[in-house]
Amino acid sequence: MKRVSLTQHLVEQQRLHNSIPAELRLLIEVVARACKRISYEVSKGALGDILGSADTENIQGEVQKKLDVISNEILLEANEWGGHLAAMASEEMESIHPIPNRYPKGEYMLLFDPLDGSSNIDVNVSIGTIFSVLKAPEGMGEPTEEAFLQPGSAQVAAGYAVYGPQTMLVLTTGQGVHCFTLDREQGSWVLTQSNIQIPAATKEFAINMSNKRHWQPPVQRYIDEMLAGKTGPRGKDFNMRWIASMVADVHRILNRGGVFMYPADMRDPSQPGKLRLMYEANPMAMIVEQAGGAATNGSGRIMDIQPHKLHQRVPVFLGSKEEVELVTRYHAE
Ligand code: P6P
Repeated sequence: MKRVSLTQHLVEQQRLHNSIPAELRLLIEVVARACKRISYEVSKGALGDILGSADTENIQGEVQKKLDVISNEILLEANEWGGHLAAMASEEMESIHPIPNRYPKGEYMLLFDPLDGSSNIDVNVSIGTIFSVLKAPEGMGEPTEEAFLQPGSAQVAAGYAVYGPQTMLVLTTGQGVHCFTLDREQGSWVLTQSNIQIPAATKEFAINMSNKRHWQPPVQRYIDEMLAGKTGPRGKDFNMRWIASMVADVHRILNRGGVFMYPADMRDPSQPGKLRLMYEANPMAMIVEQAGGAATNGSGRIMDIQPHKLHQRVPVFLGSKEEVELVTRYHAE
């Protein structure tokens, strides 16, 4: 395969589809460089002072790992001065992060989960960075939280980096899903997959089964019928995977199909699901839909949800189109 860099790919996409203005290309390249730095930090493991907890909590009330804080700082510092952004928002920060007055402002807004799956950091299991790009509303003065509250369909780009056996960057700007592998010797992102397509049917599902007793009845029935295997109503045997790192589970599904589910949990009706809409569900939904899959909250398309809070959570069912549509039908019965 001819070696194509991230920059060359983005310039080509701009030439072919006029979908990536120079400012957006430069923003994506800055985020990609930040993910490269995060990858280097993550790979130090015990050799760097980066494992364990930071003895602080984030807005979600979750204990922050040192790498959560380091990754957040890397993304903030890399993106503050470039002139592409009006503001940023992060899972690790309670409120939005306006660009300091000493720097030029841009027309985009960047949201990210700087290190998703951080419970896996200390046990050397794949983790990742998820990011979403919105346009700042026309005529916006000082950035506000409300300016971020746009449905996922308004995203102009979305992507993730997965820090696993290879470090990979998966990106969409609305013209398909493309995957880059980090060449550590040259420090460059190299295009290794173009126009990834998720198989429409699957025999593999991803869910945290330990929560089964807390799910709503339609999900319990859907899983029970799936587990009945070949002799059950589904007529086929299913396999299960759960990495507890959304980026890793989604990357597997992108490459070989599957359905990923984090359902609403009846323990806390005020918190439907665990995953966050703005910087986990929405970017992953854009990627999955661009790869021919589907992404719903059990009743409707995730990217149609009108957000009402920056850190709001949402149930997530995404992956192979046929399976996601089926589980959504169970909810409708
Ligand atoms: P559980 C990681 O904390 C995360 O946000 C996602 O990456 C992952 O899919 C999910 O939570 C795992 O949740 O309840 O199985 O630990």
